[in-house]
Amino acid sequence: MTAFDTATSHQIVDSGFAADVLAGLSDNPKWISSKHLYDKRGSELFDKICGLDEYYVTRAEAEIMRASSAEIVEQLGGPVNLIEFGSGSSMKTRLLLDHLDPASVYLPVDVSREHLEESCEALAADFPELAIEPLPGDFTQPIELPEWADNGLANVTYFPGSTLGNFEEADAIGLLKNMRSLCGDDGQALIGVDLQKDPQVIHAAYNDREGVTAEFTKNLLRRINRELGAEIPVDDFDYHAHYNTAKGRIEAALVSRCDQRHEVRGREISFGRGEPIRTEYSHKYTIPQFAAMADQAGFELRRQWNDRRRYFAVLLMSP
Ligand code: AVJ
Repeated sequence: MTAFDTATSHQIVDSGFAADVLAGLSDNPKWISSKHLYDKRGSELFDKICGLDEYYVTRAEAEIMRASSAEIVEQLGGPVNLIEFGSGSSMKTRLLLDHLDPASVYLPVDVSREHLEESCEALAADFPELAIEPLPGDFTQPIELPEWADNGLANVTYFPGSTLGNFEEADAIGLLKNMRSLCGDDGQALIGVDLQKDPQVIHAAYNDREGVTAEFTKNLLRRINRELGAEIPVDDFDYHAHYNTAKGRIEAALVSRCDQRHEVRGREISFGRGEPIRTEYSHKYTIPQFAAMADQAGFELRRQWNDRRRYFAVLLMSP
């Protein structure tokens, strides 16, 4: 576990993994949602990625949060309901909580009940005054707050880690709309996004020399073998990650090295030589581009904080 990140965990008892894998591998082109990368092993490998020299993303965001948490919290203007999308245990959140008015309520949303409970226990020990109320649920779906959250405090949603970048534009806007509806008219939204920069820097971040990112992605095949009883030879696939400058995104895939066919849950799946399985998009934004998406969700950008190299942005938006 690195000091600055805990992978967003998407493990639940039934995450629809089998159904998603079968549907995605029967589609043309083949694909599997990046949320399935984060089983226990995948989350460990992601933590390892966060410590790699080439992977600037986590360090850039942590630099911003170390330098600016106090100022960010000041903009929230008093106690709030802080609703976090995804993992609730990361260092970035702790930096924010350090400065948050202790009359605030912290509500982390995560699909993994187990992960939520563990992280809330750890946070409760370090922030004894803060009210912590885990909300088990999927943040890609509309979230309903419990009635008691109608406590007179403004709602502030927090979505760190550039996780929004994994979603294609329409879905990303859908997520921003989820944030918008939680905010009400007096709330705000805080989001961490990765910015466009020298393509070589981005390329290197997803093609590390040690091959940790390749292993992280290939773990998806290992997971299919483990959980769905398949016998796909992992070495017969190569990891490819290409930065598409026109679309401003990393496009990651596992590419079959040969013609091969395998049975997955009773269904025969064939792969042609050179055929990809899309595993991940990671969008990099410009501020005007992001502002246009935010606008479609009913948000206006209010403030921006950057690391010294301007690789990353933490943005505060309000209706
Ligand atoms: C967790 C979505 C922010 O897209 O940079 C890192 C995941 N994938 N290396 C990213 C990831 C390959 C990461 N996010």
